[in-house]
Amino acid sequence: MKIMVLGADGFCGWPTSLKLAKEGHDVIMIDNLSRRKIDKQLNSNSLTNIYNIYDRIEAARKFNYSLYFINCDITEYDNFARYVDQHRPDAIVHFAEQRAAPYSMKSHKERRYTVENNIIGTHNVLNAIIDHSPNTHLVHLGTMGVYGYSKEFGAIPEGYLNVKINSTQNDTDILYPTNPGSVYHMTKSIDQLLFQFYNKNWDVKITDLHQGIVWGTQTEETQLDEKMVNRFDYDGMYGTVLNRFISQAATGNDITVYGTGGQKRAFIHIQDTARCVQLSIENPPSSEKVRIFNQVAEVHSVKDLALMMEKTYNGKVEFLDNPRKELAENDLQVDNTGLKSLGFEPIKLSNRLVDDVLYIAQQMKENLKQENILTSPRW
Ligand code: NAD
Ligand code: USQ
Repeated sequence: MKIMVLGADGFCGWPTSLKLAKEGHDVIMIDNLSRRKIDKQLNSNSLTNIYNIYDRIEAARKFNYSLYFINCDITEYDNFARYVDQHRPDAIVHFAEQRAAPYSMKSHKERRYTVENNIIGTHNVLNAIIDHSPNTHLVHLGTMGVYGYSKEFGAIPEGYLNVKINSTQNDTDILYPTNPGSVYHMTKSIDQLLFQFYNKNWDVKITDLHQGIVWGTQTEETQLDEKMVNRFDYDGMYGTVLNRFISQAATGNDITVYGTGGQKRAFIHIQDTARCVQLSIENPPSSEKVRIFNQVAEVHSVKDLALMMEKTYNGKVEFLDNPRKELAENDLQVDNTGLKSLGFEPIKLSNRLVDDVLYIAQQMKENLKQENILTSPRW
């Protein structure tokens, strides 16, 4: 298939592009390299030494991967739509959003940038599809955070909640009520409404993957050559919790639990991100309704992860005032039967996998800038 990957230079986009190319697909990679610019703006960095996109692709082509890169900002409609018209891909995978909750809560500048970048970008993708390539299947990376993180309505279903209307006593499926915890998560809630409308009105074929927190760094494909190494965020803005804990243990820094650590979250390994996107593309939905899958492998509390790191890897847990406005403790249960029915066999957290990440973090520990560990804004 011909697949366009938006945000293809990012943490999820790069390994997914490689995986799709390895499976024999032709991959057109689009990115405006904004994530690398934000690193400079924050004086932060990937813990791993990532190569520029051209060196990455040159290395990957040695393995006969069909990859082609276009530097394009998807918020610039005419330019972006021209590429969609030119290539008319079978599928577009949309990773190209500002994805850090703390960054999106820093100041009016980052709040507005996140809304403008994410909402205009997603809306442009939908318009380019209906104008130029109406049969293209859109696969979007959403987040578990659109649901909030509670068991108020029982186990979290895959996008739609079955309810009984009091006044009529009829059963119906409604879009699960959104409960975002940051401006970033709010943009994903708005994305959902855009998908519902474009699907209803123009029959756009859409899969929205509500993904949990991704951990790990390398995949089978990124480790083929050092120039293909994936990025690894550890700082207080972009580092996600488990990768932060691993890098903190690897460098002798305290493991930073926010609040009590009673926050439960859903997790998935980076190799599975790529695999689930592949499964979604190769098994497209009908255009009858937006297909929503929960892209998660397992649920853990932040405290359990921290204590595991302390016990197994000689870390030291520090409980800090939580900079975020979120439930101090929550229970969480998530349905992931959709992707499983397509053949997804989740990779679970294991010491072997943690060892792999820890090894990389130890190799790269000179790159860790300690002053970037506690940079989250308060909200
Ligand atoms: P990332 O920041 O590493 O990658 C995003 C990429 O998109 C970057 O390379 C960036 O330069 C590019 N980009 C952003 N705006 C763009 C624009 N306007 N035009 C072109 N390119 C643009 O983030 P990631 O961790 O790879 O996340 C990818 C997607 O997956 C995001 O939508 C995110 O919300 C979702 N997701 C990520 C996680 C996670 O734990 N990392 C979990 C759930 C969902
Ligand atoms: N946390 C700590 N210590 C830290 C960092 C985080 O205790 O040093 C806690 C946070 O308070 C929070 C939990 O860990 O309760 C998760 O934080 P996170 O930064 O790992 O995840 P989050 O901000 O939710 O965002 C990440 C990705 C985002 C994705 C989301 C999936 O950055 O793109 O959408 O995970 S989910 O969380 O399932 O909504």
